[in-house]
Amino acid sequence: MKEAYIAAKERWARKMSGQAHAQPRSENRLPPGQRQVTNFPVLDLGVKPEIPQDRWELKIGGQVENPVTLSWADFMKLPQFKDVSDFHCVTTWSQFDMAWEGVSFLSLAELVRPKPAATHVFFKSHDGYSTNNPLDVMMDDDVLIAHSWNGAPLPVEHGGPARVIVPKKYAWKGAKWIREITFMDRDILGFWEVRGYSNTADPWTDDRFS
Ligand SMILES: Nc1nc2c(c(=O)[nH]1)N[C@H]1C(S)=C(S)[C@@H](COP(=O)(O)O)O[C@H]1N2
Ligand SMILES: [Mo]
Repeated sequence: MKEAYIAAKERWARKMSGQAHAQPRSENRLPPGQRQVTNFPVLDLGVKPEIPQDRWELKIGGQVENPVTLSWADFMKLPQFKDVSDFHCVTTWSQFDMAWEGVSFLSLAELVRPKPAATHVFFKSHDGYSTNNPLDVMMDDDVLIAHSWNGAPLPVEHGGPARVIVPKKYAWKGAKWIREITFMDRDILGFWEVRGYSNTADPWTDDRFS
C-alpha cells in the first residue's frame, strides 16, 4: 500500500502541475463484456435529489484526525483537479474520455488525515444510496469528487452538485449526490453490494456479481 500510494501521489502531482502528458491510450480500452457508447445514460434509484449549492454540505469523518464539514465554498477552495478517464457501467456500457473536474480524493485525505486504523471508505448520498471502497482503491491519482463534466457543471441527473468518480471500478462504486464520506476501520457493504453486486467491482476481470 505504501509504495502504491507514493507512486499514485507522484502521478497525481504531475497531473496537478500540468506536466502529465496525455496518456497513450491502449487499443484494448474496452473491458470484457462492455460496449462503447457515446451518450451518457442515467442510472439512479428513481430519485434525482436537487441540492442547491447554498445548502450543500460534505461531511467527512470517521477514522480521521481532522473531521470536517465542507460548505460549497470550502469545497471549491480546495485544489482543483482535472482528469480524463474512461467510465464503465455494470449494465455493459462504457464511455471513453470523460473529462472530470473537482477535488482529488488525495487532497481530501490530506485535509482530514486518515488514522492508521482506516482501511475502508463508506459513502452516503442524498437519495439514500451508499457504496464502499477500500482506502487504497480511493488513494489513486484518478479518483475525485467531481463537480464538472466535459467543461460544464455536473447536471443533477449525473449527480450534481458533486459525485465520486473511481475510474478503475464499475461506476456504481462512485456515489452521485455525495453528502458524507466516512473513513472506516472495517468494510461495510453499500446499497448494491448488499444486493448481489460484487464488492470488488473490477471491470477488467468481469467482476460484476458476488
Ligand atoms: N447516489 C447515487 N449514486 C449512484 C447511483 C445511484 O442510484 N444513486 N447509481 C450508481 C450506478 S449503478 C451507476 S452505473 C452510476 C451511473 O452514473 P450516471 O447516472 O451518471 O451514468 O452512478 C452510480 N452512483
Ligand atoms: Mo450501474
